[in-house]
Amino acid sequence: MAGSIRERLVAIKQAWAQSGRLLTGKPDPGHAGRLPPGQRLVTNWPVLDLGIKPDISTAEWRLRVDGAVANPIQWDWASYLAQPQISDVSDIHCVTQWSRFDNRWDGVATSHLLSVVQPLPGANVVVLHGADGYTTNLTLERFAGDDCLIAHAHDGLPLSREHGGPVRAIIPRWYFWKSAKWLVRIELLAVDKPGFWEVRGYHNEGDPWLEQRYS
Ligand SMILES: Nc1nc2c(c(=O)[nH]1)N[C@H]1C(S)=C(S)[C@@H](COP(=O)(O)O)O[C@H]1N2
Ligand SMILES: [Mo]
Repeated sequence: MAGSIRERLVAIKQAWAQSGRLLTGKPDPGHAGRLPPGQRLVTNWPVLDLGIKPDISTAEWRLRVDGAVANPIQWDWASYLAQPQISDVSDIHCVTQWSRFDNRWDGVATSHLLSVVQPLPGANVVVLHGADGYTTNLTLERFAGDDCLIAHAHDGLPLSREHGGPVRAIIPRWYFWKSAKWLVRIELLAVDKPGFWEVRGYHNEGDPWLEQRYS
């Protein structure tokens, strides 16, 4: 059942990539507007996943950070919460067209996490892994952005299961598919490794202002 829903959903989104759906041909690199080209504002918060919503308690949740790092770590809930916490407000832009303004996220800054694990000199790619088997790749430079975090709360409330709780990544400057939900592993690499949507026609980067929807 979950399998067939997933296949249908994946086939639809792959077809969008092939047909270049939603491309306006009018990039807005200077951010003249607040809404990137081809996007439409919503005030609700849609849920997107692959038909699976892992149910992970904070007691069983672990975050592993490994690969091209000097100091691989595994945080449990208590060690994650013991890290310095930050708060950041940002806009969400999903490649399926919706944008949601002013989301407040609480959690651990990716820059802090990187200072703990210490990337090796050759590391330049990060792969985020969700407990549902989802992956997405981005450059270490983008991941290290001062607006990026490993979040456990949204608008002051614990992140719900459907939105990726207990913990998800938040990468505000890319389309939202780069913000992996149910985050359980962060892998640093020297050589790029395209993720779930990136191997299915979606852009390797994903700047909404440049309409980097598809590859
Ligand atoms: N683990 C995991 N993370 C994921 C996804 C997913 O299917 N699995 N979908 C991505 C996509 S395509 C989007 S648009 C956002 C949706 O997040 P939301 O459901 O909180 O709106 O999560 C992203 N992160
Ligand atoms: Mo998405």
